[in-house]
Amino acid sequence: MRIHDFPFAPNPRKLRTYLAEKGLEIPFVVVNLPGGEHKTPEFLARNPMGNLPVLELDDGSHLSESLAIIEYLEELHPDPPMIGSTPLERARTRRLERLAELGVMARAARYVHSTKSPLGLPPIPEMAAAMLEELPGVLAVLDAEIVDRPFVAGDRPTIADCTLFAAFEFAKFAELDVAAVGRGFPHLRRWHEAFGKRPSAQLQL
Ligand SMILES: N[C@@H](CCC(=O)N[C@@H](CS)C(=O)NCC(=O)O)C(=O)O
Repeated sequence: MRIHDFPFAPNPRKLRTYLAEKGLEIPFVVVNLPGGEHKTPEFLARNPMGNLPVLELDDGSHLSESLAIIEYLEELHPDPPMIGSTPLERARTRRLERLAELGVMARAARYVHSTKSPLGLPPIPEMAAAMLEELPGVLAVLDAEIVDRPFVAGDRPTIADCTLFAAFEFAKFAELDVAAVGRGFPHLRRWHEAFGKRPSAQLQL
């Protein structure tokens, strides 16, 4: 197996954080995202969506979509459990991961790309303003839920931490401190600072 990615992009970062928390070592092939390598015919043959990350399997086939890759690896390597140990725990973790991706990462990424896009996309001030308007709603929900938790879903790291951490880190490309959006979110700040000290949070290049 190997993983095609670009380590600074949020979905690849989510997967890298997951692998480090699991203690799984899979080699990386860095794709030049700013240089457009993900849109070449060679890369599109691996993933017709032209995005990262992509898991290349030993039989030469490919699997895209970061969450599908994580779920596949989680089934191959159930310990330590990063989604949960019971049906309800897994459902609760997946709910939080969805809030982190669809609620936070998608908006933070749109904010970055409409202000200081690392891919050179043109600024869209109205989009950036709309994202700043929308972010506090979901951040308030997450902030209230993690009030007495060390990790997003409870006492141990899960895929929800990996996604939320990747979102917070990507936002920094546009100098956006996600925990400081709107009125600010102290529990998310405490979580982000603590998670950022974990070995899995250090980007290995
Ligand atoms: N839903 C996909 C999103 C993948 C995605 O959009 N990846 C970004 C990097 S974070 C990318 O490759 N963007 C380049 C593009 O779409 O042109 C996933 O979770 O893997």
